[in-house]
Amino acid sequence: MKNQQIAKIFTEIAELLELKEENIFRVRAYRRAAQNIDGLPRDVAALSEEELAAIPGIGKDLTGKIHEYLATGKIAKHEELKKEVPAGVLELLRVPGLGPKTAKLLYEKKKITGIEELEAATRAGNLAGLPGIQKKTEENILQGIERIKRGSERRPLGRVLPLAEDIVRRVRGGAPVGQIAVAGSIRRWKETVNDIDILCTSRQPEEVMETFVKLPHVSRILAQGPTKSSIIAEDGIQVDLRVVEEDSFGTALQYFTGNKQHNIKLRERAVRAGLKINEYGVFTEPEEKKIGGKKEADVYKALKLPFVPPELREDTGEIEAAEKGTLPDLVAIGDIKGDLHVHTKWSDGSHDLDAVVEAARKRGYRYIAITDHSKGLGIAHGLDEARLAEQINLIDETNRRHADFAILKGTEVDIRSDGRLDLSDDALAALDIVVASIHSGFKQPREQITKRLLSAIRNPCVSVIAHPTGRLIGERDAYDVDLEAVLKEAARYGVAMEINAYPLRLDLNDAQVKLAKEYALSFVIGTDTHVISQYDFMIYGVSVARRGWLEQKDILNTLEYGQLIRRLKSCRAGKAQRAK
Ligand code: DGT
Ligand code: CA
Ligand code: ZN
Repeated sequence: MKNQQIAKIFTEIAELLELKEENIFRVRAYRRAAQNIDGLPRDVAALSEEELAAIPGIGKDLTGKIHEYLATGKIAKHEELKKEVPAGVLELLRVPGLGPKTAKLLYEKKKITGIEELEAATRAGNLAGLPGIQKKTEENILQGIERIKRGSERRPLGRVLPLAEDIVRRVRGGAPVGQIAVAGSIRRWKETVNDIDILCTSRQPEEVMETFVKLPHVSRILAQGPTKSSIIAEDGIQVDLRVVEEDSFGTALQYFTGNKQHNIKLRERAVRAGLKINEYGVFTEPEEKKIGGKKEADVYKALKLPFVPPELREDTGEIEAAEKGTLPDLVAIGDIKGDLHVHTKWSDGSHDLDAVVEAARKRGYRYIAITDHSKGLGIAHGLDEARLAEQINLIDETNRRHADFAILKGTEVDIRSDGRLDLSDDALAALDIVVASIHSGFKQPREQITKRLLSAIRNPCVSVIAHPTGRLIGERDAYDVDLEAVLKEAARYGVAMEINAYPLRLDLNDAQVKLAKEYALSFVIGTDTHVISQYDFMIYGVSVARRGWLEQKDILNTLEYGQLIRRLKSCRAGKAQRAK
């Protein structure tokens, strides 16, 4: 589909004409044409002469240029204009609020041909004295550059997903839409996201576009066309909304969900089967008879493959597994029976025991584990042996009041920087579940960190290693650890690995989970809840598990309470046996 490339060239022609201070009507004509082509629900290459001419803003001249591009892959006018202006000058126009006049001035007077040069010159005060440049202009330029830099950064899914869902809700509420869905990396639950891709169907696409560009989130409209618009939301992230035909919705959703590599492989498979699959539908070749498109499943069905869940579409073996019929039966959020990583006011949580229990019961959970911090974590008000004993009494008492719900007595015991645990083995032995984790010494060398984790795994009472790599997305890298050695030892000792569902942790991550599964060990998904609303994070942990190909049987907190307790006990018994 060449629509996007043609639109991009037309936009650049408009910008170049603007830099040359040519007729403003010509400039506008190219911009309008660009938007309309980009928003076209069909491939321009497939349009008849008449249909082309019917696109708003496309006259004889531009029809000719479209043909020229389709035939040669280039547009001569574009090539000519580019020769007249250095490439970096166009880049300057990406700075919000920086127009062609200023860009031209910066190039002619200061030889600035790029955003980095612009930033350096502005900071050095080199722009002072240029006509029309004031203190405020300089501030705006620096702010704009900052925005561009932020815009090119991938954002944590946990920050973007709520925004995407809110946009969907508001578009649905404000305009007549049929189906609407978020596609792209968000639908695949990738841990970081570049932009938000939304698709919908509607009988009144223009109304949908109007509603979209007027949403309160919008800080800037990049493009508004009849069926596609793009905006920049307040925090700098781009959001694209496309309206597609009802009978192409499924194939469009499949296409825009990606990832690109997965799509390419599927399309190659289609060609071998005498089919063509694109965002408009599934077609037989060479007759071009449409045999699917309404439902996403049409794509996989046409290829005689089972449906591949979006979380697996990364071209990491899912198509091959689908062919062989060995796709995993992925764990689902509904399989989760309880949360095994919960903090209360006893350490650094916000609520007392009754409140966290009540909230868990309301969600339909059958159990939770209370895993407050241990004494070494002074800032977190960690529990020593005496307070832990007190908490155990309170839990026993509370458990007696609940027939249909169980509270596991636990701790998140700190693995000290020398590898010893922060609580005595006797204290740990009184608990149902012992979660061990590292909170200090992140900069230690690989051997030392690995040794700390290995000795925690070998402790007679430890049942889970929490957030095993210590990373915080966008804030702190994982510590240097020999993860394979840790996984191997955990498998040998029956210790589970946590998938920490806290959106900035997601630790283990998807690839590590997939690797860990090969060691045949068990997993726990825990939210690390400190405030009861954070129970909602469970879905992020489940998505990591799914992206790591896990099934229900791989995850301990899908078990019923009785089975779970038996598993935890047998882990300890196994360790005791080994110690003999
Ligand atoms: P992101 O935005 O970097 O977080 O990741 P995605 O996967 O959302 O990527 P994006 O937004 O560039 O594109 C959305 C989907 O559209 C992508 O996953 C697959 C599809 N797509 C985009 N460009 C191409 C392409 O050139 N070829 C094919 N086959 N599919 C593409
Ligand atoms: Ca995307
Ligand atoms: Zn915790």
